[in-house]
Amino acid sequence: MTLRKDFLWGGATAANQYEGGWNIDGKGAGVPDHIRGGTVTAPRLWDKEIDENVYYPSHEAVDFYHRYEEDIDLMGEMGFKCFRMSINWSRIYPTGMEEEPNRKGLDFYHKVFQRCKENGIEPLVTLSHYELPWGLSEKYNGWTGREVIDHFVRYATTCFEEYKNEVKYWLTFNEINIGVQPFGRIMSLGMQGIDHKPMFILNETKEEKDDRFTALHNQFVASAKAVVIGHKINPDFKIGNMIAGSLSYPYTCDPKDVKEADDSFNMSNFFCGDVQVRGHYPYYAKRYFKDNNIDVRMEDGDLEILKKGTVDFYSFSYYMSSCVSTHPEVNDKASGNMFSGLKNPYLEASDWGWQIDPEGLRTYLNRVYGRYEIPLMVVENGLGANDERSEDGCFHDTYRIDYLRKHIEAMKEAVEDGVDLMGYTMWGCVDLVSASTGEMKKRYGFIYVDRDNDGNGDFHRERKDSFYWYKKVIESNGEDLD
Ligand code: BGP
Repeated sequence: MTLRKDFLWGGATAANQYEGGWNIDGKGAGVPDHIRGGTVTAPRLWDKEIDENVYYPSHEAVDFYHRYEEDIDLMGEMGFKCFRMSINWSRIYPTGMEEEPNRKGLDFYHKVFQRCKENGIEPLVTLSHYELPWGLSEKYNGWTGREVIDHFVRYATTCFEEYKNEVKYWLTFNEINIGVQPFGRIMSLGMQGIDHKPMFILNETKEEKDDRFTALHNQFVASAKAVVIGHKINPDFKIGNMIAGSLSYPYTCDPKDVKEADDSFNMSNFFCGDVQVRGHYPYYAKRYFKDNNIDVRMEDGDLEILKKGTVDFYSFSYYMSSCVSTHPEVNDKASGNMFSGLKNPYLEASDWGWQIDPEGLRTYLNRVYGRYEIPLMVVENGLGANDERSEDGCFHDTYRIDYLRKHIEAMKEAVEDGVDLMGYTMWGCVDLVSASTGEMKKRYGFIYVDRDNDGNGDFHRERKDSFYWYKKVIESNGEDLD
C-alpha cells in the first residue's frame, strides 16, 4: 500500500462559510459577516455597518450550527478519519476583547467534537480561517494593531485548554500567505483602510503596504506564540501552518521567465513557510522589502519568538496552477484562488476558470518536502462546479470524481517519490459558501445542500455520486480509485 495506514482521509470546511448562526448564542460579528455575496463578474463588497436589507452569505451559510449531527454522521458514513473545521473566533470572544470566553460558544464545539468521536473522526481545527472578530478589525485596523497578538493568544490558549483532550491536530492561520498580496487586506488581515468597499484591493500607498506587512508579521508572532503555548498545554499536540499553494510555471524557457517563476514561488509560498517552519525570515525577504520600499515594524524579541514557535507539520491548499512571464505580449490571464497568473495552453480549466493541474500537486509536494523535510498535509483540494440535478433526480458529479482521482494519483506518486504525507482533506466536503465570490452555485461537496446564491432553499442534504466513490477510496486507503 502506498499511503500510510493511519492516513488522515477526510474533508475540510471553515466556520464562516459553513456554520451560519452568525449572531446567536452570544456570537459577535466577524469580518466575513460584513461581506456581501458576489459573482466572478461582480466582486464581493464589504460594509462597515451591516445592512438589514442586504444578503450576507455567512449569516446562515449552510446551517452547520443546527445540522452538525447529520453532517458529521454523513462524514462517518463515508468513513472519514479526519474533519478539518475552524473555530469561529467571535463565537468564543464576541468582539475579540472580552476577558472571559462565551460559554455557549465553547459548548457548541464540545458537541461537535463529541459527535466526531462517536464517528471515529479526528478533528483538525483551524484557529483563524479569515475569521477576525469585527471588533478587533474596527479598533486596531485588524492585524496592523500589535494588540491583536495578545487577543489571539488569549483566544488560542482558551481553545487549547478547553479542548486539550478532544483535539490533537491544530492549524494556526488559514492561508497566511494571502497577506503577502494586497487582496489579503480585509479577508485575511482584517484591515479596513480608507477605501473600504471592495473585498479585493489591488493598489496601495507605501503606508498601506508597510501596514500590511506589519500585520502579517504580527500574525507570524501570534502563530509562533500559540505554538509554544499549545505544546506546553499538551505536548502531544501537532500544530501546523497553512499555506495557499500557489504554483507558477515560466511561460517560456527565457531565463528571465524562469527567474520570474522562482521569485514568485519564493514570495508566494516559501516566504511564509520559511518563517513558520524554519523560524526566521528568509534571506531574499530583505531584497524584496528593499526593492518594494517596505518597512516592517517589528519589536525586540519578535525574532526570538519566531525561532521558538516553529510548526510540527506543513499544510496547504492546492487547486490549480498558472504561468508567469516577463514578455508583455503574453497576457492571457487565468483566474484563480486569490493568486492569478497567465493561462497555460496545456491545461484545461474549471467552470470558474481555475486551471486543473494534478501533476502540479506532485511537483508542489516534492518542492516543499525537499525544502523542509517535515510531514505535509493537503488540507484543501477540490473542484468548484455548478452541479445540476439529473433527470433521475440525482447528482452525477463524474467531473468531480475525475478531478479528485487525478489529484489523489498525483499525491500517491509524490509519496512514492519519498514525500512524508499525513493526510488529505477535500475542500467543501459539504457544499458551502465560496470564499472568493460568496456564491453557493460554486459547489465542491460530496454532499449537496439545498441553498442558492440568493439565500433560497431549505438546507436539506443529499448524497452525490462522489459520496459513494470517496467512501470506496477511503475504505481501500486510496488503492481503489475507479
Ligand atoms: C481557499 C480558502 C477556502 C476556500 C477555497 C476555495 O483559498 O481557504 O476558504 O473557500 O479556497 O475557494 P472558493 O471558495 O473561492 O472557491
